[in-house]
Amino acid sequence: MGKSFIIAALVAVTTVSAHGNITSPPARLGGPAMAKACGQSAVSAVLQDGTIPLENLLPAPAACNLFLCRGALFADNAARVQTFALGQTIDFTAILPIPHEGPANVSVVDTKTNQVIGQPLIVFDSYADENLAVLPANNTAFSVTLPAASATLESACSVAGACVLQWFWFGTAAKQTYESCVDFVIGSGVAKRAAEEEKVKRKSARWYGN
Ligand SMILES: [Cu+2]
Repeated sequence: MGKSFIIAALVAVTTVSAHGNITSPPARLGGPAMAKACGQSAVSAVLQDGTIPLENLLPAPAACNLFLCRGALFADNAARVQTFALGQTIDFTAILPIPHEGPANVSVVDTKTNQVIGQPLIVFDSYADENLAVLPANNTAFSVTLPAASATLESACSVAGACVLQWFWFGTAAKQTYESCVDFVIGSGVAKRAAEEEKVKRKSARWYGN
């Protein structure tokens, strides 16, 4: 990682001038792989202001898919992959320096197909309404809970890079689209369930003496 990239990433954290994005869990940032696909100017723009809408990066080269994670790629974010268990509740923090009323949601997205897996985990019919004196607290601090049992998630999201939790927000009047992606794998859920099954087995062995 070059020095200039590190400096640019620090700048992205400290100077936030517009719109909105997810700050926790750690969301995908731009980097060399995105620069290859989307151009260095797009990466410079998102590193300078992590809250800009994808429309600011249009037009994009054919290799650049802004409509998934605003063009940010797993290859630049392998160190940010989270491990979540099925049934886990995940706390999100968003910043909304410039709100724009519109729908928002968080979904598990298959990064190969850019398709949502299952139902959205949270849906806001009206989000970031700039006409409100104060935004509802859950616009910037909310939680989502993964399904307690899902063979689909377990198999689709077992490898880093395959799945993201994508925060999506569209400012209706502003006509601006925002996307932040959290890379994750379904991990400890498998181990946790195996341990629980073992416990149940041991308990029943005590009851039935077998
Ligand atoms: Cu905006």
